Amino acid sequence: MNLRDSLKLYFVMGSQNCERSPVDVLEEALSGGVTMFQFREKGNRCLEGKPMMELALELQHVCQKYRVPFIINDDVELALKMGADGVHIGQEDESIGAVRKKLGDKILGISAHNVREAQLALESGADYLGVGPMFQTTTKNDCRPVQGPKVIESMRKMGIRLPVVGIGGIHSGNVHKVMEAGSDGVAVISAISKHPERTHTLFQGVQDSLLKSF
Ligand code: 3NM
Repeated sequence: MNLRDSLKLYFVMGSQNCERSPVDVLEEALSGGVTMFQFREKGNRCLEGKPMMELALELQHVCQKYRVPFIINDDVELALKMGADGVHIGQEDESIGAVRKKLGDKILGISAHNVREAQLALESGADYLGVGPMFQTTTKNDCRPVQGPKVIESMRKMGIRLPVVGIGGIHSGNVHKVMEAGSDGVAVISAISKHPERTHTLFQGVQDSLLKSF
């Protein structure tokens, strides 16, 4: 599968986002249609050290079973040590160029909140952009103001063709707005971590929007 296809339904999650076993949640999400996974162990109640590492390995194993890329949030050293498929970093993290060098041809995703950040990420060697917040979210404490799907539309108008996923407050009722703005897919935490049994509805929403755009 190419990267654009892998980004259709991107599940981002850490143990702090789950109401039951993260391994069970991921397994159910993958069988419901998730196409890429990011391990994001961050914020209140998150694991550290050995328990974090053990969980990361278990989740990587589940992704391998479903042949879905396993991405690590922020921690480049951990990603290299584990043989993860890639890393996702924010604007505040280590310089993008330096991370690109360390990763070689592994997947590098960057968070971008406006056209300027998208352009810089593109020039520094990003493989895809996570753009948000699309809508109001309570999952991330230090979230920027809502940008809305319009920011993806602006990026496309400015000629940015890099694969893009919208993130922030996305659920099956608003997924079409993100896709219609020119996104290749959506990245979600709570819509799946709290309701893994509803993953298929979200996946169907993405598919329907892609079919309509042809
Ligand atoms: N990044 P939910 S919003 C991790 O805007 C993250 O860059 C964001 O969680 C950004 O799907 C966000 O539960 C949280 O709203 C997404």
